[in-house]
Amino acid sequence: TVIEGAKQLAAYTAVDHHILPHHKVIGIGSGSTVPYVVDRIVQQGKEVNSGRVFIPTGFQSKELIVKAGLILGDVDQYPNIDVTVDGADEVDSDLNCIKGGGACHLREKVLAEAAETWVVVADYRKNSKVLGTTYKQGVPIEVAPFAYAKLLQNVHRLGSEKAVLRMAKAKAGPVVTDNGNFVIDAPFDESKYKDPHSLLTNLKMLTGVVEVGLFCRMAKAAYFGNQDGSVTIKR
Ligand code: DER
Repeated sequence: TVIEGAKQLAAYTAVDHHILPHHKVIGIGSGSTVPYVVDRIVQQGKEVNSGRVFIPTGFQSKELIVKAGLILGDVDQYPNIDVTVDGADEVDSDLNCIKGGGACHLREKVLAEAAETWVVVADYRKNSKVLGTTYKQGVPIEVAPFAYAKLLQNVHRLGSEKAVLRMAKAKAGPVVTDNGNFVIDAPFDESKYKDPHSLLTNLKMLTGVVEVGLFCRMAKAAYFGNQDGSVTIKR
């Protein structure tokens, strides 16, 4: 499909630009775009990849690395990462991202921060001027299960009346993250999204919040595959 082609194009271009022979420790994100990142890295050949270690951002990411026959490492052994490549749910004109559509954003943010270079890959639907333009589900917030009800009230008070606990589709009850936590999805109006760093700070301060799916001032570049086969690069 056009969207899958756009994801592949973004992923291939980003890998070609940012995963170079001297890069040895590589973070792999989560979602449906990063499989193309792994494909392109495998295409670089066994020789260069035999000297590398790949750090996952969750269960899906770990499976990707193992199934591709790449060497798996963890962030305890490799706390300093050369490059991490990840997807996003939306990216604004200042490279701020909403992430967490896949409920993996705690480990994703750890590996984004641990990386010398953090690069985002996405299809054209994620390329916005202001956050909240296309991704309407709200800011994903990983929360301690014990605190979720109180947090829902506090997030409502912060301006997200429609905030909800993310319920699972193939399981009765809420989504449970790789870290054993719940996720609250908190939509805000445009005025809040226009200053994502303040929104991040206010949300992060709430007791019981584990991590907020706003990645501000972290991305070095974002690659978007377009419907016409071109690539848009935001830096
Ligand atoms: O959860 C995340 O932040 C993932 O990176 C994810 O939302 C990206 O989604 P996609 O690559 O499947 O569009």
